[in-house]
Parts: sequence; structure tokens; C-alpha cells
Amino acid sequence: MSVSWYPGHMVKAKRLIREQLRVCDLVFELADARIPESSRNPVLGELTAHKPRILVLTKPDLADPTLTRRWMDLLRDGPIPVLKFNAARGGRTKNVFDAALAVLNAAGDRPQAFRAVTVGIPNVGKSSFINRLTGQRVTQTGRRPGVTRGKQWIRINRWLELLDTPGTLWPRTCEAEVGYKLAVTGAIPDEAVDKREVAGWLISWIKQHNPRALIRRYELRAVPGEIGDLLEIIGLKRGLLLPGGKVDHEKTAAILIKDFRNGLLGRFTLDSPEKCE
Ligand SMILES: Nc1nc2c(ncn2[C@@H]2O[C@H](COP(=O)(O)OP(=O)(O)OP(=O)(O)O)[C@@H](O)[C@H]2O)c(=O)[nH]1
Ligand SMILES: [Mg+2]
Repeated sequence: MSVSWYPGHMVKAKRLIREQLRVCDLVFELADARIPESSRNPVLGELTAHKPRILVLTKPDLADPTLTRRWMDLLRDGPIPVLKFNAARGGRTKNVFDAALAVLNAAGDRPQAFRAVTVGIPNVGKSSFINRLTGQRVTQTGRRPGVTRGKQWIRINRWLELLDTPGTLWPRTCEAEVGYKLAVTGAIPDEAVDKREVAGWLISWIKQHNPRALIRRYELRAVPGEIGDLLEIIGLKRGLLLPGGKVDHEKTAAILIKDFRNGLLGRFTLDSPEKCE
């Protein structure tokens, strides 16, 4: 599957980031802990390469904790300081502030006040991150990608102001696997993809890595060989029928993807740290 979701607001967002970087001292690059590699926009990486940066892995509560530890170890060896942060619950803001001050101090003399920007793919949790840092709902968040549109500066504390930016993907078609991973985790809106295809990819992945997750969640005796058969069983169990009584595969696929996103199938990390070691 190729990613073909690159609407006009992303072109604008890229321009906005490029412009605003001039007045920023620090970049928070947010990546999804479930796909620490696939969720890093290479265009943003290039754009922000000359600035002090901190990589923040979001949604660690949905990722496999063992693999998150492995990813963190691996990324700590890289050029950018890394931390994980649960913006939905329990993220430790002190860790973020300590890391920011360390990076800023290392970068040179200390002005009175700093400006930072959050960048990352759509729906990765940029606005939630900012809300968590302020302890208030100062920016709009949502389950769908593409919630933030304009630019919004937010005062975090005495010394830090933070710019929220719209999520951006990259224009060029990427590896099919990356496209599926972005779709499954919610960086691409469901309307822009074939849900059955995405659910099919997800089922194959889970079957390969942890088939019991499907058995448990959907009370199956075994995972059928064919993806269509699995959708059929789940659809029947949930009563997801079309007029005429046939199973609605599209709706069933949507339920499966939603269950994954809500962590109801378990905690999964789709990018393997082994490939990068
Ligand atoms: N479980 C979990 N959910 C999170 C976390 N961070 C953000 N979310 C959820 O992810 C969804 C997207 O969050 P946003 O903060 O709107 O993401 P964004 O990056 O600002 O998205 P755009 O503005 O659309 O680019 C929301 O439903 C959040 O509640 C996290 O650490 N864990
Ligand atoms: Mg946002």
C-alpha cells in the first residue's frame, strides 16, 4: 500500500515549520512508540537537523514494554536525546523539562527564555504533549489525524514557550509496510485507505507475532488461515451485517483496527529494533 495522503495543509505546515524554526531554540520530535522508526518523517528530520533536538516516544502505554526498552537503548546510542512520554496519562513533565534544559545548556549560552516547537506525523500526540506540559487543555486534540491546522504558541512555564504544529507526512510514496503501519496506528485517516486491506495486513502481522491476542479478544477456537474467514467470524459474532444478512467486512475491518488502536488486542510494537541493530 502506498501513502497518498498529503493534503494542502501539510504543504503549508512544512512551510510554517521551516519559517518558525528560525525563532526556535529547540525541537521536540515526536514519534509513536509502536512504530519508532516508521513514524519519523525524514523530511522533518532534514528540516530540523541543524537545531538542538529531543526525540519523544509517545503512546508507550500502547506499545510492547520490552520492545520499548530495546528501542530506547538503541536510540540512546544515536545523536538525539530520547525519552518516552505518555501524554494521555502519567507522563512525567520533569523528565521533559530536565532534558530540554540539558540540551539547551549544551547548545550554548542561556537566554532568559526559550522557544521550542513540536513536530511529528499526524495524530502522534503533539497537542496532547503540550497539554500535558501545561497541565491544561490549551490545544485541541482528537482521535483523528489532522486536528491541528494553524500555528499556536503556548506558554508552558516561565522559561519555555512551545509552538504546536499540524502533523506532516512525506509526499513521496514510501515502503508498503510503512504505509500499513501509519494507517493502523492512525496517522492516515481511515477514509484515505482501504480498511479491509489495512485490517488484512494487521491480522497477518498479529497472526505471525501473537495469534493468541486475536483468539482472546474475539473468543476464537483458532485463527483461520484466510483473512476473509476471520472477518466473517468476527462480523457474525458482533452482528455486523449488511442488509440481506451478509457480513459487513468493511465495518468489521474498522472495528478490528479500532480495537488495535485502543489497545484492546494488547500492546504491540510493529517496528522491530532488531532490523536496526
Ligand atoms: N494512549 C495514549 N494516547 C495518546 C497519547 N498521546 C496522545 N494520545 C491520543 O492520541 C490522539 C491524538 O492526539 P493529538 O494530541 O491530537 O495528536 P496530534 O499529534 O496533535 O495530532 P494532529 O494535530 O492531528 O497532527 C488523541 O486521541 C490523544 O488522546 C499517549 O501517550 N497514550
Ligand atoms: Mg495536534
